[in-house]
Amino acid sequence: MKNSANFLKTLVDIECVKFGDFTLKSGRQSPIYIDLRNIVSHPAVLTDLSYLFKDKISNSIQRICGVPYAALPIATVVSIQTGLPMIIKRKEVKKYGTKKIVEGEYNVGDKVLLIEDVITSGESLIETIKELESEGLLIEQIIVVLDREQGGVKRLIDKGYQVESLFSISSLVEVLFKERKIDNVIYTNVLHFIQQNSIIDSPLIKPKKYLQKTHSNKTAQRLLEIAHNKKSNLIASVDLITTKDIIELLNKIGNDICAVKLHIDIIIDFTPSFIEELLTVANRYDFLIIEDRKFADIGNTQLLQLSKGMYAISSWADMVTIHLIAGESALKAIQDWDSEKKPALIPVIEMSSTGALTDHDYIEKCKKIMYNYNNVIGAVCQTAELNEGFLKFTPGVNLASKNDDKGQNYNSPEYAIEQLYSDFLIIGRGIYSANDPKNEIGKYLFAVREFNFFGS
Ligand code: 6AU
Repeated sequence: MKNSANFLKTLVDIECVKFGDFTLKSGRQSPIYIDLRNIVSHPAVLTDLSYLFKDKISNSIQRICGVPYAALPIATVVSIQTGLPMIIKRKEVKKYGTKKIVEGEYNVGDKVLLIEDVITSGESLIETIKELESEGLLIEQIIVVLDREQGGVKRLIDKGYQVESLFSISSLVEVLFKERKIDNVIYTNVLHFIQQNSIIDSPLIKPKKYLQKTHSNKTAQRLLEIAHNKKSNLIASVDLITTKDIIELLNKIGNDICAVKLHIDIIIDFTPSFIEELLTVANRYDFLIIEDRKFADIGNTQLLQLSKGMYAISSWADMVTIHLIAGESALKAIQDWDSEKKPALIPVIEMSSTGALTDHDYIEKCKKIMYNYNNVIGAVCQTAELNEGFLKFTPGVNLASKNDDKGQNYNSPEYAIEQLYSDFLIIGRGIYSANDPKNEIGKYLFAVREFNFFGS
């Protein structure tokens, strides 16, 4: 049996996966094209695929069914490989004879493994599921060869089905890149494409607007309240390097933001008196303070970084950003920390930069651990979907630019709200580099208020 990396490399050789410039059905340009139908002409590849399925199939399965037509040959080889009997769901009902929709032998209540080649929105799987269920069959498990990461898997999981995929596009290109089958340019182009398009066609239900969101954490509640009162979900990322410039800017735009985000360690003339000034303006204009420190260490070090040193961050920051690379123990250490003042945590689970390593698996792992902690109020991310109540903070928002020359990628405020369902937009250079930041932030406010986020 070949391993998964060899299998994926073969998919490129037999042109089931192609890289280039393709126009999709939707009219969008894509750097990757996937069509697994060609696999039928390569019996050895089909056999390899059946091995990959074998380990994943749950013991309770009684029947195997492929979504017509592309998954039929796959279901067939899996059936032969496992000895589990197959049934076929017809695409069209026969107009004569038995008029059956499902061919083969089965009993009401049989537990079925449903197989699909590629999942996008999950629409064709849902069609097939409906018909099998109307025959009294139980969809016990769904296994997909390739997840296009456009919301289909999540949609089915939300409906209560057990779904897994052998590969995602991200894992596919990651392997191909590691195996030197594709170069860095193709790799980053595809990752960027997924990041930018992953939910465009997704028929997911929009999460509740944040006005209706509730979170038991007091800082989250306060942030929502300020955003509501000011009719602004804008967070200014004030990445300026002198205290004078920072305070001057905040005096101009303080009324228009619900929070400021700082990188305290880039300030060249920092003294503790700056914190007093900062807290005074924050109080004057009523906004919260996020220190974008992106902690990423073991628990003990993080507690020292949070509370000690010349910045003594925990004494003034309402919220801090944190990477979850060290795992759950780092969150637990902060939760268990016996301190009067503990900033709320915003994990960075998906980054806006080209080639970011925060792939689907990483995001899912982060989500799994962060939901257990009440001091985690949401996450910094782009396309990732968060559980109800968790706040989505999205950087990489700019009205005038699409990217910078250092890997940053931008979306418009409209895109961030309408397509990414962001609750809070983090804007840096779009505001502070403008000739007239007060006038510029007005444009962002106008854009977000168009969505009637804030009620009348
Ligand atoms: O609008 P910009 O590009 O001038 O600034 C964006 C700000 C910067 C980044 O450090 C930060 O947002 N950021 C983050 C955060 C907030 O964690 C994550 C990310 O993926 N991308 C990003 O730009 O201060």
